[in-house]
Amino acid sequence: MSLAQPRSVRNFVGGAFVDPVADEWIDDLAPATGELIARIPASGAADVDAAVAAGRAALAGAWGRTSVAERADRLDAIADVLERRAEEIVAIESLDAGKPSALARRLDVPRAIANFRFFAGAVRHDETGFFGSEKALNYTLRRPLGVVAVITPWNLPLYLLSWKVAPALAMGNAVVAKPSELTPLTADLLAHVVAEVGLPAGAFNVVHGLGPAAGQALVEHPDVAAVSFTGGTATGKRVAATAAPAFKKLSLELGGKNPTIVFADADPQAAIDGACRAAFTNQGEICLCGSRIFVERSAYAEFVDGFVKRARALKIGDPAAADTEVGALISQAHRAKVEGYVALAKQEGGEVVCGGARPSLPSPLDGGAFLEPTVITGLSPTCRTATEEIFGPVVTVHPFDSEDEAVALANGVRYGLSASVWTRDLSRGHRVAAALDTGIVWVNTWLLRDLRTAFGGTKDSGVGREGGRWSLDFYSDTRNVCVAL
Ligand code: TXE
Repeated sequence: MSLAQPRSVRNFVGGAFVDPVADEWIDDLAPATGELIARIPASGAADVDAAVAAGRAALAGAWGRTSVAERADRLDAIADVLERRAEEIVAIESLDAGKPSALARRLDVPRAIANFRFFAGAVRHDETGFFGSEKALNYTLRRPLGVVAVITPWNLPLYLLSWKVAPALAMGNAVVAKPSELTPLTADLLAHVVAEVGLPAGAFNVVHGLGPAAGQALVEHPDVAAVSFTGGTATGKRVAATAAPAFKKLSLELGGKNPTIVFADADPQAAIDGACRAAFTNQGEICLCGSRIFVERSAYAEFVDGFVKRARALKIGDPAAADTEVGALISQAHRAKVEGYVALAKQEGGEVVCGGARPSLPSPLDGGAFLEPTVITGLSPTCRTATEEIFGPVVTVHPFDSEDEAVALANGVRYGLSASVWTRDLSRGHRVAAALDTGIVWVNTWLLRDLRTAFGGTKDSGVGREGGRWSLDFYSDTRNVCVAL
């Protein structure tokens, strides 16, 4: 799993791979071993300036003159190369993020390819409005916004980057991407792919570096017209505070503390399997993970028993191994934060019925940030452990007595991203879905995504929606043209 030689990653600005102006660098470590795998630029305002200028030049030049059909073809060409290099991307993403390679193969990489293909199709088939009357014809033009900043986290690196880059390019913007400093490798690979397919120089740029330096400079830049950010809620607040006074268009996809609600009439095995997937996929490091499980009291004991058995059976270890189901957390620092919540849960009166410890793994995995899937019961649903985002393989399970109580518990947090509801009573499924204060509700499933649908959260989980036509709307300005008859 180790690379003989750490890679040297450079910024991608104006179609060229360049060193950071200040010649400062950051180490990129493999979460599963702690080994150095790359050295990446610690970029600053000067690098961001150059990338934004390259974006503006692209818009004034060849990229600004491309047709919708040409842009869609370029997105398809990017998807073709990603598809050809899929296995290489699986290995890089798994190495850089510590995630099971089986998951990267099943989820991250197919989805990154699909994002480019989907938005190629979406922009080809896009229809804008038309309002006719006896006096005038009104029609809608979509215009690119200009240079768009795309700031992405470490949990689904290429999946989330491509989710933003594909529609931004489809609508004719220039992009400056600032990937997470913890997982820079697939953003670098995407830069190489973009160079290979011959996208006009400056249409897509990558500036690596730390959030408070490179990220902040990008959000502040006066020539950046819009910011699409996915990350933590505290960071999102800072991004909003910087971007809003400059009237930049803003899309924020932030944290979650998502409920999984299991009614007694649910198919017991399907609910256990679904709740387990929602809890522990990607080590619980997905904003959509179901980290608070509410179970109707008459089914509670049987559910906890089955759920714990299922969690104990998950195979934890080498992310590169084909049968690994739980890999490493993103970093030692993040594991310490997650472990802090396990300690807090005990102080709050919880019982750790499964996991909570570091697994013992052979060298070099003993240097990795692993933590066993952890199930905690006996906590008040309003305590800190049960209401704050942990973003790791830790879930709390709570009984409830009525549908109203389940909805109130589910809605009783600052977050409102997603929920999953398990019941055989479809009327109840619809009713609860309507009552939940979240942007996304799954009934009898979890993370079943259709890229045409709206994605995003309410409350502290963010502002705005992306996906399908919502992405086309976000990454463009709407102009109404009125022609008198
Ligand atoms: O993310 P950050 P962190 C949650 C999760 C996690 C917490 C913090 O609970 O424990 O957030 O994670 C860039 N201006 N999620 O600190 O800082 C940063 O470089 C502009 C949920 O790792 O939000 C990175 O590229 N950019 C989440 C990106 O923001 C800034 C996924 C996200 O990093 C910046 C990840 C600044 N001032 C963590 N500061 C989800 N919603 O899926 C940082 N960045």
